[in-house]
Amino acid sequence: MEKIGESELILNPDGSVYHIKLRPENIANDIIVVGDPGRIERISRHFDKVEFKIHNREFITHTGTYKGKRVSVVATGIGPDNIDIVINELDALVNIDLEKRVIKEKHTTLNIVRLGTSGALQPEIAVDTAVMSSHGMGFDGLLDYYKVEKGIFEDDISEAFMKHSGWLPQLPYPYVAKCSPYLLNKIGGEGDFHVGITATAPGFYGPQGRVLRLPTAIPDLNEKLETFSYKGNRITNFEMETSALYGLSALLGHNALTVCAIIANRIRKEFSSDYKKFVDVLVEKILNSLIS
Ligand code: R1P
Ligand code: URA
Repeated sequence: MEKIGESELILNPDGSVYHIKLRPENIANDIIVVGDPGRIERISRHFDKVEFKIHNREFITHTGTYKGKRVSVVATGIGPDNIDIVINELDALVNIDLEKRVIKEKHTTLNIVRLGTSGALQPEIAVDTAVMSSHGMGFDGLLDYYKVEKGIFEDDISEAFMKHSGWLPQLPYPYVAKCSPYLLNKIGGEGDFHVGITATAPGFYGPQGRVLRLPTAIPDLNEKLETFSYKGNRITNFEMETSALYGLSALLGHNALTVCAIIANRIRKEFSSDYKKFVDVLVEKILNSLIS
Protein backbone atom coordinates (compact mmCIF):
# COMPACT_ATOMS: atom_id res chain seq x y z
CA MET A 1 0.00 0.00 0.00
CA GLU A 2 1.28 3.48 -0.86
CA LYS A 3 2.61 5.55 2.03
CA ILE A 4 0.94 8.91 2.74
CA GLY A 5 3.63 11.61 2.40
CA GLU A 6 4.92 13.84 5.20
CA SER A 7 3.46 16.98 3.62
CA GLU A 8 0.00 15.35 3.26
CA LEU A 9 -0.48 13.91 6.73
CA ILE A 10 1.56 16.23 8.92
CA LEU A 11 2.64 14.92 12.32
CA ASN A 12 4.19 16.90 15.16
CA PRO A 13 7.50 15.75 16.72
CA ASP A 14 5.54 13.91 19.47
CA GLY A 15 3.60 11.93 16.83
CA SER A 16 0.35 13.90 17.24
CA VAL A 17 -1.65 15.09 14.21
CA TYR A 18 -0.81 18.62 13.06
CA HIS A 19 -3.66 20.94 14.12
CA ILE A 20 -5.60 19.13 16.82
CA LYS A 21 -2.37 17.82 18.40
CA LEU A 22 -3.84 14.46 19.39
CA ARG A 23 -2.35 10.98 19.36
CA PRO A 24 -4.60 7.93 18.79
CA GLU A 25 -4.76 7.06 22.51
CA ASN A 26 -6.01 10.58 23.39
CA ILE A 27 -9.53 10.23 21.96
CA ALA A 28 -12.65 8.23 22.76
CA ASN A 29 -14.92 6.76 20.07
CA ASP A 30 -17.81 8.95 21.35
CA ILE A 31 -16.94 12.56 20.60
CA ILE A 32 -18.84 15.82 21.16
CA VAL A 33 -17.68 18.67 18.90
CA VAL A 34 -18.46 22.34 19.54
CA GLY A 35 -17.54 25.52 17.71
CA ASP A 36 -16.80 27.66 20.75
CA PRO A 37 -13.58 26.67 22.62
CA GLY A 38 -15.16 28.16 25.78
CA ARG A 39 -17.82 25.42 25.68
CA ILE A 40 -15.28 22.63 26.29
CA GLU A 41 -14.97 23.31 29.99
CA ARG A 42 -18.77 23.71 30.31
CA ILE A 43 -18.99 20.10 29.11
CA SER A 44 -15.97 18.44 30.73
CA ARG A 45 -16.84 19.86 34.16
CA HIS A 46 -19.59 17.22 34.21
CA PHE A 47 -17.04 14.40 33.75
CA ASP A 48 -16.14 12.03 36.63
CA LYS A 49 -12.55 12.78 35.69
CA VAL A 50 -10.63 14.39 32.83
CA GLU A 51 -7.69 12.18 31.80
CA PHE A 52 -6.28 14.35 28.99
CA LYS A 53 -6.34 18.03 27.91
CA ILE A 54 -4.70 19.74 24.93
CA HIS A 55 -4.98 23.21 23.35
CA ASN A 56 -3.60 24.37 19.99
CA ARG A 57 -4.96 27.44 18.17
CA GLU A 58 -8.81 27.22 18.40
CA PHE A 59 -8.67 23.44 18.81
CA ILE A 60 -9.13 22.23 22.38
CA THR A 61 -9.75 18.64 23.45
CA HIS A 62 -10.67 17.19 26.84
CA THR A 63 -11.02 13.41 27.19
CA GLY A 64 -12.41 11.75 30.29
CA THR A 65 -15.22 9.62 31.61
CA TYR A 66 -18.85 10.57 32.15
CA LYS A 67 -20.75 8.14 34.41
CA GLY A 68 -17.99 5.62 33.72
CA LYS A 69 -18.04 5.92 29.90
CA ARG A 70 -15.12 7.42 27.94
CA VAL A 71 -16.01 10.61 26.03
CA SER A 72 -13.97 13.31 24.25
CA VAL A 73 -15.03 16.90 23.66
CA VAL A 74 -13.32 18.75 20.83
CA ALA A 75 -13.58 22.45 19.93
CA THR A 76 -13.47 22.96 16.17
CA GLY A 77 -13.63 26.75 16.02
CA ILE A 78 -16.03 28.39 13.58
CA GLY A 79 -16.83 27.23 10.07
CA PRO A 80 -16.70 24.40 7.51
CA ASP A 81 -12.98 24.95 6.82
CA ASN A 82 -12.23 24.04 10.44
CA ILE A 83 -14.52 21.01 10.19
CA ASP A 84 -12.42 19.84 7.22
CA ILE A 85 -9.34 19.92 9.47
CA VAL A 86 -10.89 18.38 12.56
CA ILE A 87 -12.80 15.53 10.89
CA ASN A 88 -9.90 14.53 8.62
CA GLU A 89 -7.49 14.57 11.57
CA LEU A 90 -9.87 12.66 13.90
CA ASP A 91 -10.37 10.08 11.16
CA ALA A 92 -6.61 9.76 10.65
CA LEU A 93 -6.22 8.99 14.37
CA VAL A 94 -8.40 5.89 14.09
CA ASN A 95 -8.16 4.80 10.46
CA ILE A 96 -4.54 5.49 9.48
CA ASP A 97 -1.50 3.77 10.96
CA LEU A 98 0.43 6.94 11.78
CA GLU A 99 3.79 5.20 12.09
CA LYS A 100 3.58 3.28 8.82
CA ARG A 101 1.55 6.09 7.14
CA VAL A 102 -0.88 3.63 5.54
CA ILE A 103 -4.66 3.21 5.79
CA LYS A 104 -5.58 0.54 8.34
CA GLU A 105 -7.32 -2.58 7.08
CA LYS A 106 -9.94 -2.50 9.83
CA HIS A 107 -12.19 0.59 9.76
CA THR A 108 -13.22 2.30 13.01
CA THR A 109 -16.45 4.30 13.15
CA LEU A 110 -16.60 7.34 15.42
CA ASN A 111 -19.83 8.71 16.91
CA ILE A 112 -19.60 12.47 16.51
CA VAL A 113 -22.25 14.74 18.02
CA ARG A 114 -22.04 18.48 17.38
CA LEU A 115 -23.48 20.57 20.20
CA GLY A 116 -23.79 24.02 18.68
CA THR A 117 -25.69 27.28 18.71
CA SER A 118 -27.91 28.41 15.89
CA GLY A 119 -30.48 30.88 14.54
CA ALA A 120 -34.02 29.60 13.86
CA LEU A 121 -35.60 30.16 10.44
CA GLN A 122 -39.17 29.29 11.42
CA PRO A 123 -41.24 31.70 13.53
CA GLU A 124 -42.53 28.98 15.88
CA ILE A 125 -39.06 27.72 16.85
CA ALA A 126 -38.50 29.76 20.00
CA VAL A 127 -35.14 30.80 21.44
CA ASP A 128 -33.89 28.51 24.23
CA THR A 129 -35.24 25.40 22.53
CA ALA A 130 -33.17 22.86 20.55
CA VAL A 131 -33.07 21.74 16.93
CA MET A 132 -31.72 18.40 15.77
CA SER A 133 -30.49 18.44 12.17
CA SER A 134 -31.97 15.69 9.99
CA HIS A 135 -29.86 17.08 7.12
CA GLY A 136 -27.18 19.69 6.55
CA MET A 137 -27.66 21.90 3.48
CA GLY A 138 -24.26 23.29 2.59
CA PHE A 139 -23.85 26.76 1.13
CA ASP A 140 -20.13 26.44 1.80
CA GLY A 141 -18.87 24.42 -1.20
CA LEU A 142 -16.49 22.30 0.92
CA LEU A 143 -17.72 18.92 -0.31
CA ASP A 144 -17.28 20.00 -3.95
CA TYR A 145 -13.54 19.47 -3.45
CA TYR A 146 -14.07 15.75 -2.75
CA LYS A 147 -15.09 12.99 -5.13
CA VAL A 148 -18.66 12.12 -4.22
CA GLU A 149 -20.39 9.16 -5.86
CA LYS A 150 -23.99 9.71 -7.03
CA GLY A 151 -26.59 8.73 -4.44
CA ILE A 152 -24.56 9.74 -1.35
CA PHE A 153 -26.12 13.21 -1.09
CA GLU A 154 -29.80 14.16 -1.39
CA ASP A 155 -29.67 15.84 -4.80
CA ASP A 156 -33.47 15.94 -5.15
CA ILE A 157 -33.65 18.30 -2.14
CA SER A 158 -30.85 20.46 -3.58
CA GLU A 159 -32.57 20.72 -6.97
CA ALA A 160 -35.93 21.62 -5.42
CA PHE A 161 -34.25 24.23 -3.21
CA MET A 162 -32.36 25.85 -6.11
CA LYS A 163 -35.60 26.18 -8.07
CA HIS A 164 -37.53 27.56 -5.08
CA SER A 165 -34.88 30.09 -4.07
CA GLY A 166 -33.71 31.31 -7.48
CA TRP A 167 -30.19 30.21 -6.41
CA LEU A 168 -27.51 32.27 -8.19
CA PRO A 169 -25.04 30.53 -10.54
CA GLN A 170 -22.03 32.14 -8.79
CA LEU A 171 -22.95 30.51 -5.45
CA PRO A 172 -21.75 26.98 -4.53
CA TYR A 173 -24.08 24.03 -5.21
CA PRO A 174 -26.22 23.58 -2.04
CA TYR A 175 -25.36 19.93 -1.32
CA VAL A 176 -27.52 18.10 1.21
CA ALA A 177 -26.08 15.40 3.51
CA LYS A 178 -28.06 13.29 6.02
CA CYS A 179 -27.45 12.76 9.72
CA SER A 180 -26.74 9.31 11.17
CA PRO A 181 -30.09 7.54 11.76
CA TYR A 182 -28.36 5.62 14.60
CA LEU A 183 -27.50 8.83 16.49
CA LEU A 184 -30.84 10.46 15.65
CA ASN A 185 -32.54 7.55 17.39
CA LYS A 186 -30.14 7.45 20.30
CA ILE A 187 -30.08 11.18 21.07
CA GLY A 188 -33.55 12.06 19.79
CA GLY A 189 -35.30 9.60 22.08
CA GLU A 190 -34.08 11.52 25.13
CA GLY A 191 -35.45 14.99 24.56
CA ASP A 192 -38.07 17.08 22.86
CA PHE A 193 -36.19 18.55 19.93
CA HIS A 194 -37.38 20.26 16.77
CA VAL A 195 -36.10 18.31 13.75
CA GLY A 196 -35.34 19.73 10.31
CA ILE A 197 -32.85 20.69 7.63
CA THR A 198 -30.03 22.90 8.91
CA ALA A 199 -28.61 25.42 6.47
CA THR A 200 -24.84 25.73 6.87
CA ALA A 201 -23.35 29.05 5.81
CA PRO A 202 -19.69 29.94 5.17
CA GLY A 203 -20.16 33.22 7.11
CA PHE A 204 -22.27 34.80 9.84
CA TYR A 205 -23.39 38.01 8.10
CA GLY A 206 -24.04 38.12 4.31
CA PRO A 207 -24.13 34.31 3.93
CA GLN A 208 -26.86 34.18 6.63
CA GLY A 209 -28.77 37.12 5.15
CA ARG A 210 -27.63 39.64 7.80
CA VAL A 211 -27.41 43.21 6.53
CA LEU A 212 -25.33 45.73 8.49
CA ARG A 213 -23.74 48.02 5.88
CA LEU A 214 -23.54 45.62 2.92
CA PRO A 215 -26.55 44.52 0.88
CA THR A 216 -26.73 40.77 0.08
CA ALA A 217 -26.83 38.98 -3.29
CA ILE A 218 -30.21 37.31 -2.61
CA PRO A 219 -32.07 40.00 -0.62
CA ASP A 220 -34.91 37.71 0.51
CA LEU A 221 -32.72 34.64 1.23
CA ASN A 222 -34.14 33.98 4.68
CA GLU A 223 -37.73 34.20 3.44
CA LYS A 224 -36.81 31.67 0.73
CA LEU A 225 -35.36 29.37 3.39
CA GLU A 226 -38.38 29.79 5.67
CA THR A 227 -40.90 28.94 2.93
CA PHE A 228 -39.04 25.97 1.40
CA SER A 229 -40.66 22.58 1.88
CA TYR A 230 -39.85 19.30 0.14
CA LYS A 231 -41.67 16.03 0.93
CA GLY A 232 -42.37 17.23 4.45
CA ASN A 233 -38.79 18.50 5.06
CA ARG A 234 -38.42 22.14 6.06
CA ILE A 235 -35.36 24.28 6.75
CA THR A 236 -35.34 24.98 10.47
CA ASN A 237 -32.12 26.83 11.25
CA PHE A 238 -28.83 28.45 10.22
CA GLU A 239 -25.34 27.69 11.56
CA MET A 240 -21.86 27.13 10.18
CA GLU A 241 -20.62 23.53 10.47
CA THR A 242 -23.27 20.81 9.98
CA SER A 243 -23.19 20.22 6.20
CA ALA A 244 -19.41 19.77 6.27
CA LEU A 245 -19.64 17.48 9.31
CA TYR A 246 -22.37 15.32 7.73
CA GLY A 247 -20.77 15.29 4.27
CA LEU A 248 -17.29 14.29 5.46
CA SER A 249 -18.68 11.78 7.98
CA ALA A 250 -20.73 10.11 5.22
CA LEU A 251 -17.64 9.81 3.00
CA LEU A 252 -15.33 8.61 5.82
CA GLY A 253 -17.82 6.22 7.43
CA HIS A 254 -18.54 7.97 10.75
CA ASN A 255 -21.86 8.61 12.52
CA ALA A 256 -22.66 12.30 12.89
CA LEU A 257 -25.49 14.33 14.39
CA THR A 258 -25.93 18.01 15.19
CA VAL A 259 -28.07 19.36 18.01
CA CYS A 260 -28.14 23.14 18.39
CA ALA A 261 -29.41 25.49 21.05
CA ILE A 262 -31.52 28.12 19.32
CA ILE A 263 -30.10 31.43 20.49
CA ALA A 264 -31.72 33.67 17.86
CA ASN A 265 -34.95 33.67 15.90
CA ARG A 266 -34.11 35.30 12.58
CA ILE A 267 -37.73 35.62 11.46
CA ARG A 268 -38.96 37.21 14.69
CA LYS A 269 -35.65 39.10 15.14
CA GLU A 270 -35.25 37.87 18.71
CA PHE A 271 -32.14 36.88 20.66
CA SER A 272 -31.97 34.83 23.88
CA SER A 273 -31.39 36.90 27.02
CA ASP A 274 -29.01 34.26 28.50
CA TYR A 275 -28.35 31.47 25.99
CA LYS A 276 -25.59 29.78 28.02
CA LYS A 277 -28.19 28.67 30.58
CA PHE A 278 -29.99 26.66 27.91
CA VAL A 279 -26.69 25.35 26.49
CA ASP A 280 -26.00 23.92 29.96
CA VAL A 281 -29.37 22.10 29.92
CA LEU A 282 -28.53 20.69 26.49
CA VAL A 283 -25.06 19.56 27.60
CA GLU A 284 -26.54 17.29 30.29
CA LYS A 285 -29.20 15.90 27.92
CA ILE A 286 -26.63 15.08 25.22
CA LEU A 287 -24.10 13.57 27.62
CA ASN A 288 -26.74 11.31 29.18
CA SER A 289 -28.18 10.11 25.86
CA LEU A 290 -24.73 9.61 24.30
CA ILE A 291 -23.60 7.22 27.04
CA SER A 292 -26.97 5.41 27.35
C1 R1P B 1 -21.25 31.64 15.08
O1 R1P B 1 -21.43 32.52 16.14
C2 R1P B 1 -20.83 30.27 15.55
O2 R1P B 1 -21.82 29.73 16.45
C3 R1P B 1 -22.42 28.56 15.90
C4 R1P B 1 -22.11 28.65 14.43
O3 R1P B 1 -22.23 27.40 13.78
C5 R1P B 1 -20.74 29.26 14.42
O4 R1P B 1 -19.72 28.33 14.68
O5 R1P B 1 -21.96 27.34 16.48
P1 R1P B 1 -21.04 27.18 17.78
O6 R1P B 1 -21.78 27.86 18.91
O7 R1P B 1 -20.88 25.72 17.99
O8 R1P B 1 -19.71 27.87 17.48
N1 URA C 1 -24.93 30.83 14.99
C1 URA C 1 -25.09 31.13 13.68
O1 URA C 1 -24.31 30.71 12.84
N2 URA C 1 -26.13 31.92 13.35
C2 URA C 1 -26.98 32.42 14.25
O2 URA C 1 -27.90 33.17 13.88
C3 URA C 1 -26.79 32.10 15.61
C4 URA C 1 -25.74 31.28 15.95
